[in-house]
Amino acid sequence: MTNAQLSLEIAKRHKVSILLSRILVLRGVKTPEESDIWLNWDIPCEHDPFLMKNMDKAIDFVLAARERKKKVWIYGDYDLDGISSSAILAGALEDWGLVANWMLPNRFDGGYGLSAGTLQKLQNAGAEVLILVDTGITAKEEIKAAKEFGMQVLVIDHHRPSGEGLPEADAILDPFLEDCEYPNKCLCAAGVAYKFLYALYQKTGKPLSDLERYLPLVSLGTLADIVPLNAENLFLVRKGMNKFPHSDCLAIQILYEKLGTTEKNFVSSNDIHYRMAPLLNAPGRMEGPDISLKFLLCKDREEIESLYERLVECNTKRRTIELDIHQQAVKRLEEIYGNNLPKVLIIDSLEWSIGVIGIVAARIAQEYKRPTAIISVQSNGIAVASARSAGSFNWHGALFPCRSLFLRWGGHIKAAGFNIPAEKISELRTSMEEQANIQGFEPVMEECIKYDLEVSLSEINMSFLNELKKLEPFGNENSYPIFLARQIAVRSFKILRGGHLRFYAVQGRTSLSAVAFNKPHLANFLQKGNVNLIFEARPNVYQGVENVQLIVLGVV
Ligand SMILES: [Mn+2]
Repeated sequence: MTNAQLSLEIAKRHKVSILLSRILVLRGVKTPEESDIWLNWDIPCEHDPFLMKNMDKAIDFVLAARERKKKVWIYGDYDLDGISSSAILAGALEDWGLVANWMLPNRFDGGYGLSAGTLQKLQNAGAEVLILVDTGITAKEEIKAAKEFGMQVLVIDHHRPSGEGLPEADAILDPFLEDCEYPNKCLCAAGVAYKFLYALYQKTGKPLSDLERYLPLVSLGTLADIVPLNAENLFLVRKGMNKFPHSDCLAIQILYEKLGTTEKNFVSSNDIHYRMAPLLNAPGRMEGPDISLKFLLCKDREEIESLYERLVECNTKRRTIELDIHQQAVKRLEEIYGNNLPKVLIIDSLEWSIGVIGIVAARIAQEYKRPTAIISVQSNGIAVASARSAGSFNWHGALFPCRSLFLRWGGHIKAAGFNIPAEKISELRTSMEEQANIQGFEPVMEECIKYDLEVSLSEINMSFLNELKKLEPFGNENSYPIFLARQIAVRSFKILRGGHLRFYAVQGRTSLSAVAFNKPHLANFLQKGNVNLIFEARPNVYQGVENVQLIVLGVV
């Protein structure tokens, strides 16, 4: 079957437009049947949780804790996956009859993971049983210390083991364990916690429907952690998205009421990515993540309203500080490098808020098309850095050969974090430039924008945008489609404040409203008319009417 025939078959099978079925073929659908799991959200796609190594052991662990009435503490992480997974565990274990306390790490006090100070706090609080979630798989020393304090430890994690031996916990659940047969290696921590509770409920005869109220939290963790949206992750996120409009969890009700924007009875991945996740991550960036977890677990209407207000305050503050540090960083960049930008930007200053340096690094990396590290030098002379990549640059690969420079470090290809003595920053600049050369990295200012499909504007209408929702959630490995349309006439062209451009894109008898955010350099091309546009199509509500709006990404 050719791709054209396949698209036609899929379109007929599901009564959708050819454009939608062409997108599915691009997503790797090979037969008409394979399109079913994309378009029919009810087809179950869940693996047996007992395929996960140590599942029975983990269940016995909490059964024993419940029976012996142990003092149980859940310890998570300060990002949304760490917070959501803690909330799912605390909530669903309590429903099951095991009341657990919780504690989260704080960026401003010890940072990621289980520090000696935290362990002491847990010991003082009388913790006998520790459930580590979204952390723990590499915490060999810390878990050894916890065991020496007489605590029992369960690890529920989704990160890769270090390769230098596992911690001596009583049980470890992690899809990346050697000989773990669980097929989905891309679960986030909230996903692993959910699978664990599913197995626990199943084995102890508690109705699985009782777990459904926690599914929206799985959606939050999965989308916020940007794990690949494979079949099971799609299925879990979709179940969670469907639950938002009628959840009996107070926090989810409030998130839905206040932030489920686009329309009734539907929460989009955009709502989660751009509204809910930043709000719930804000306290962790400003003071500490506890408010967010309290909010997610709160059962009191009055109290939750005030917790929500605090989330909003933190988020407003976060936005202001982020803008401010961004401006300062751009100025500092000019101070350090003048007009002669290196391949890797290392921008340091005294005491920038470490909660937002990661977001600022991401913005500058994108604006300057260069890998960027934003460094905040603390009063004790230790510099805390957050780094984001651009193009092909590999941060993990660049930091590893220089690891003797760092007090602690960790990261992936696209993002990394490290602590370094302030006096080593200039040495770091030289080393990173060397690493960029070794990697053969060159900044490309005019990146060519990749598009998925060439379309004619007449195919882009509200009925297509409604169909497109069937491919939700969009995210890692299921990106929102980008289109190319050729020979577009430009009408009613306007330059708005802030360098945004607005016009009507006209092709034949179709005319669609279009906007280019922050792209003043496109004004010349657009004013000439007859352009080839690369764009996303999004629904836009204006004066109560929903219409298509093209978000212009480039002109070719
Ligand atoms: Mn995580």
